[in-house]
Parts: sequence; C-alpha cells; structure tokens
Amino acid sequence: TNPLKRAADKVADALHGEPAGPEGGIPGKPGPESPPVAEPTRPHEPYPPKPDQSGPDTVSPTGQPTGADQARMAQSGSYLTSAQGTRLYDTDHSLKAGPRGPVLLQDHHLREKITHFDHERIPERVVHARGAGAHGVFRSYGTAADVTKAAFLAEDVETPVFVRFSTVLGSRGSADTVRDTRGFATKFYTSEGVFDLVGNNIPVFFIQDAIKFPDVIHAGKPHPDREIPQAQSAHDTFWDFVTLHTEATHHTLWNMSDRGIPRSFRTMEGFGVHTFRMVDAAGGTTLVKFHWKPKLGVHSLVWEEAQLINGMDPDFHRRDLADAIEAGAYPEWEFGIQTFPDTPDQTFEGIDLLDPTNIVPEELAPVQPIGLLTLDRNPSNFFAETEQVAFHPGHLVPGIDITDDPLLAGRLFSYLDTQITRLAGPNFAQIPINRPHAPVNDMTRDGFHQTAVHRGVAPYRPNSLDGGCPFTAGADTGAYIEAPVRVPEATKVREAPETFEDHFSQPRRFWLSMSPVEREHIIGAYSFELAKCYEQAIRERALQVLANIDPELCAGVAAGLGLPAPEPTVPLADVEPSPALSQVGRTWPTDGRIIGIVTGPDGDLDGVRAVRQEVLDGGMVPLIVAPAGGTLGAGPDALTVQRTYATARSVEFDALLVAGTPGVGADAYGARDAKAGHPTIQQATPDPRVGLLLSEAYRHGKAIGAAKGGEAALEAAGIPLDAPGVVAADAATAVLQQLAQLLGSHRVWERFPAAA
Ligand code: HDE
Repeated sequence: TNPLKRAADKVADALHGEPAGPEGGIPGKPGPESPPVAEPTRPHEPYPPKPDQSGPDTVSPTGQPTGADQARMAQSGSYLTSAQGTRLYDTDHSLKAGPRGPVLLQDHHLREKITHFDHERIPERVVHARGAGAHGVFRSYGTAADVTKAAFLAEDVETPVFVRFSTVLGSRGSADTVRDTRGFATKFYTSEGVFDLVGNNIPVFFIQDAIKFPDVIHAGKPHPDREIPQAQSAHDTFWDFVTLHTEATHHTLWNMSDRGIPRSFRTMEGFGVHTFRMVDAAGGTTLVKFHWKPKLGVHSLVWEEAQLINGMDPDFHRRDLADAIEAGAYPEWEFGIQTFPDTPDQTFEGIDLLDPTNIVPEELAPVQPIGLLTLDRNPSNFFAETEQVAFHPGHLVPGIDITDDPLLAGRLFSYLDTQITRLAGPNFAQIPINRPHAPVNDMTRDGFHQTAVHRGVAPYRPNSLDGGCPFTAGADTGAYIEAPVRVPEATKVREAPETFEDHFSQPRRFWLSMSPVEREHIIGAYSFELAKCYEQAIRERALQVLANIDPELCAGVAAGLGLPAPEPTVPLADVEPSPALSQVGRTWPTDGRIIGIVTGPDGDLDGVRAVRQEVLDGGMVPLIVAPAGGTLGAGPDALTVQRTYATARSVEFDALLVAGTPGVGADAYGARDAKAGHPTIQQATPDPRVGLLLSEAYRHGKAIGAAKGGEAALEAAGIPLDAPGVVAADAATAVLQQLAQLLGSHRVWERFPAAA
C-alpha cells in the first residue's frame, strides 16, 4: 500500500491508541494485507443542525408535515459516503488499471465528485453580489401597535431574523471598502410569514422609475469592453448617466459623502427608502418610512483609509462583522418609523412621498423607535445561508402594505424573477435559509429542485377530493388583505408627475446640513471620481449639476479639476438644513473600537498589561503591536503580540497608544538592504514602520497617545505633542482615559484642514 497512507495510519494509531474506529474497525482497502484505515480524528456523530438549517418539512395540501426527516439529508454519520450514501474506502485515487495504468470510466465516485464540483458555482447576484450575513433576533417594543396590526410588531414579540449587508456594484470577490451604496436586507421570520425589508444604507435612490434600473446599473458596472473598473463609480459611464439623469443627483451626493465609505456594517444606518403603508387592526392606514439606527453610531472611513484597506484587507467589513459577533459584541440597531397621514396626495410638508429621491427630514417627522435588532450568530455556511438567501420587497405580512412608488412597483417584479435564474428554479423558498417559520400550505407544485413530497391529489380549490383543503383565511384569521386604496381614474401615460421634477432642493438640503469637514470630504470625493473620467464633457456637465446644488461645492470641485465653475441654471432652493444628517458633532459609545498598543521588548510592559485590561474592561479591543511575533516579557504575565510591525497598518486601529520605546523590528529595512547588497541604511529609531503607523493615524484624524517615553516615537513621526487629539502622560492607563473620550467623537475632526 501507499507509504504516505501507511505513515498517516501510524500517526492516527498513535493518536487514538488503537488501530480501529468504532464498531470494531473501519474497513480498509480490500485485500488480506491491507491495514485498517484510521480516521485522522475519531469519528463522532454530527452536530445537530441549527433550527433554521434543518431541511424544510414537506407539507401536504392539508397542512400535515409529511414526515421527511430532513436531518438525514444533510451531513450525518461517521463515514465518508457517495451522494447516494454508499460508504467509500478511498477518495484520493481514481480507479485505474494498475497504479500506472489508465483511469477507468467506470469510476462512479470520480465522476460524481468532479461533476458536482463543476457545478458548485451559481450565478452571483446581478447587483449586491458581494455580501455578508448574520442571524439575530428582533424584539419589538409594541410602540407601532397603534398603526399596524403586524403580529411581530406587537409588544415584546421576538422574531428570528437573517440580515445580509452588501455593496452594490462589485463582483462577489470584490473589496469591501469601495465607495458605493450598501445593501441592508433583513428577513424577519414572523409568525405570519416572512417579511423582508430590503433596504440600503442611503435613504434615496438614483432613479424614480424602475424601468431605468437596467440603465443605471449598466452605467455603474465596469465598462463592457475591458471590464474595468471593478466595484466603483469613478468612471465615465457612471458619471455620464448621473449627469444626464439629474434625478440621480441626491443619491450621488450621498455616495460622495462619508456615507459611501462606512467604517463598519455595524456603524451604518439602514433605510427602507420607499414610503410604505401600515394598516391597523381597524383598517386605518398610515404612510411610513423605515429606519435602522445603529447603537454604535454612524461612522465612516476617510477615503485614503478606505483605499489602503482594499489592499490590506479586502474583507474588512465582512471580518469586522463576524469577529464582533464571535467576540460577543453583538451589533444592535433600533428599528424606527417616520409616520405620515395617508392623504390622497401622499405628500408631507410639500415633500412627495412617492418620489424615492426624497427624504423627509427627521426634524419634520421624528423617527419613532419600534424595536431592537441584535445580530448574535454568524452563519455556519456562507453558501447555504448568505449566498442562497433570497429577499423580496413583496414578502409582506398583514399590517404592512405598499404604496404606488413606481420604483417599488418594478422591484416587486424583479426580485422573484432574478431568484428563478440565480437559484435555478421556482422552489427557492424551500432552501433552509428562505424557509418561512410559519406553516406553508400553498398549491404550487413540482418544478426544478422540488424537495417537498406533497400529498393529496387536489392542488386546486375549491376541491371535493382533499376534504376541501386548504381553506382561505379572512381578516380575523390572519389573511393578508391588500389595503383597499382608491386608485384615481386616469389616462394611461408614460409620464412622471410634475413633483418628480425637483432634482436639486433635496441635495441642497443635504449639502447645507454637512459640517465643514464633511463638505471637504464631499468635494474631495467628487474631485477624485471626476478626475478619473476621461471625457471632459462629462466633467463639465457634472460641474453644472453641482452649481445647481451649491456654489461652494461647485467651486471646490472645479478647483480640484482645474476647470472654471459654471453659474447655476436653476434658482438655488431655499431649504433649511437637517442637522440629523451630519455624522459630526455627536458622541457615541466606544464599544468594540480597536486600540493599537505599540510597544517592544524594552517598552513599558507593566503599563501595557494594565492598559490592555482597561481597554477590555471598557468594552474595546486591545491589539498589541511589537517588532516581532511571539510574546513580550516572561512567565504567566507574558503578553501575546497580536500584530508585528510587518503586519500592522494604521487602518485597522481606531486609536493608537505608544507605550515606552517601541524598538526596531527584526526584519527592519536595514537588514533587507544589507542582504540585497545595498549599503545598509542607518536604521531610524524607532522603526520607520511605527512612523508610518503614527503618521497615517494622525492624518486620518485618529486619537494618538504616548506613555513612558512613547513621545519620542511621535516626535520622530513629526507629530506635535500639543496637536489636537494627541495625549501624553506617564501612566498608560491615564492616556487611555483621554483616548477613550476622544474616540466618543469617532475622529479628531479638528485635524482636518476645513476645521483648522
Ligand atoms: Fe434591489 N435588486 N433593485 N434595490 N436590492 C436586487 O435581487 C432592483 C433597489 C437591494 O442581500 C436583486 O436578489 C430593481 C432599491 C438590496 O440579497 C434584483 C430596483 C433598494 C439587494 C434587484 C432596485 C434595493 C438588492 C439582485 C429598481 C433599497 C440585495 C439580486 C426598481 C431600498 C439583497 C436579488 C440581498 C438586490 C432589483 C432598487 C436594495 C436584481 C429592479 C431602491 C439590499 O432583483
């Protein structure tokens, strides 16, 4: 037999202390001389499936489960088997005519294994392909009970949820921190069926009518000839579209603001975008807009950080979400609604509620909290859960209805349609992650990937053969009954209402609501993106759009592009700012923020030990950065190094603390230069990589502290000790206190030129 195999068996025997597995020995290869094959680990029963991972119970037309024990269908048992459940003795060698002979076509295991592999990939989503998901629970406060009869919004109801966050434009393997809108899609498995809130982190959309969706997406996606650029809007076709369709101005402005580069999924707001209609128990209706408010506050990256992260750690957001949940720092959002009277004109304070390019400022209609979302469990299989989850804005429950927003109407068609291709047939609701937790008793049958075994003979109604079942429900037995809204008598037209023609007053409100630093970032973003366009005409048209929002914005971007700033072609809208739109000027909890503690073997190890504990006690995450890996100090108090100077980069820390003298890394540049035969450069003390760490953190407005001589490292990096957000003290713990306070404002905003 194969010597490698024999060696592996020996190791396994030594590990297990016996050559055989349970049941008196695992069958080895046939033949008298073949030894029993030991498993590298002892076979054990599979872990029980999580409730929402077990296969769907099949349901008969009379609502009786047909008893298919779906746990049998997932991985179970101790032995490797074929897809048909036949135990296998070898999965590493094709069946051959002799060890050096040709492979035999009769090898079913080979064909089955390769064939399945060949079909492992399914089409990625046409938009929102890159995503990350998590399970959680939604607890309702009951505060919406007077406007909706939805059972999951009654007082103190807990509903399991699955949330998927995503970018819009990039492919499934694209980077996380690109400038883009983020999807924020929530599946509520309510007792009355699934409710999907398929929202975004930006409350408005590029277009007002779904018929333009293929156009805006074609424009945003990579150019069709070379398929570049990936996952970004900084290219001609995007800017061509959004400057020719000025209804896109508001959404584009949000994308160019800090909202386009969130710090984390955990620090994003979410919005239902469209206006929905809630229905109460008496049939009364109220128009609503949905909001998710993150408990950790709304925070963003700065553009240079986002770009660095895309190289350093393209999975930054995905990792952040999974790590936080694994560490028990469960992200939370408060669910809220803005409510508006359901008047025939469906406007509020002059704002057309059917136009998805509009927001209603929170100052005019406060967001009323109605429940709390907590994400507390990572998926155990990305494909089964995050990839196969299928959202649909038409998955509604009694008490929540739609409005005539023409963008929403198109979405109600699109999502079901796209799942049929993406999930290969109409039975995707039977995939475990999509399975409602309420009983299902529909009359659909057959189709690709049907896994239910339906009983009965009469999937139609009324019938006299299956006892008349299933029965239809009424208002008092929980039926979904569309709100009987009057449709005005009208003539068929391909037209939008006149109110949809105001494309600049809402963007102007957003711009006026921004702080100076946020405005500076917006000007920087437009200047970057437009400078990436090749067509001069597109840049000029973009400047014209900006002139219609605000002269300061237009002049700033024009200066960045080296072009003259045009005059507005419409009167500037007279609007009040909405302070709630700004991310600056508030303080937030610091839970889960990451503090880099930069030190070295000669650093202030006692101080590091104490400060590390205080960071943990404060609900934040300490990461020790030292010249080389391993531990610092000796004995039980030794400190584990989590990042070396080679692996640490400023972008993964929210604040930095230099404790003592950091020291020079083992593979610092000098050694490399010497090896390469170059004259050895004089090694700077401290290590130049510490200098880079500090200067980037400084430039990105992060709080920086120094304890017990750490000041020298700051000075070497050119950071003035009296600069805003720089703190120094002898005791590391005293420094931390001030750093934590600074972190409450997320960044040291005074460091940005606009605030200087
Ligand atoms: Fe989507 N959108 N969308 N969208 N959308 C999809 O459905 C579509 C829009 C949003 O994590 C697709 O299952 C049309 C607005 C999210 O799985 C597709 C229009 C908002 C996700 C589709 C819109 C969204 C999608 C692609 C214009 C915010 C990811 C794959 C009328 C309110 C869901 C899929 C997930 C995904 C169509 C506009 C949010 C093609 C036609 C507005 C979060 O069906």
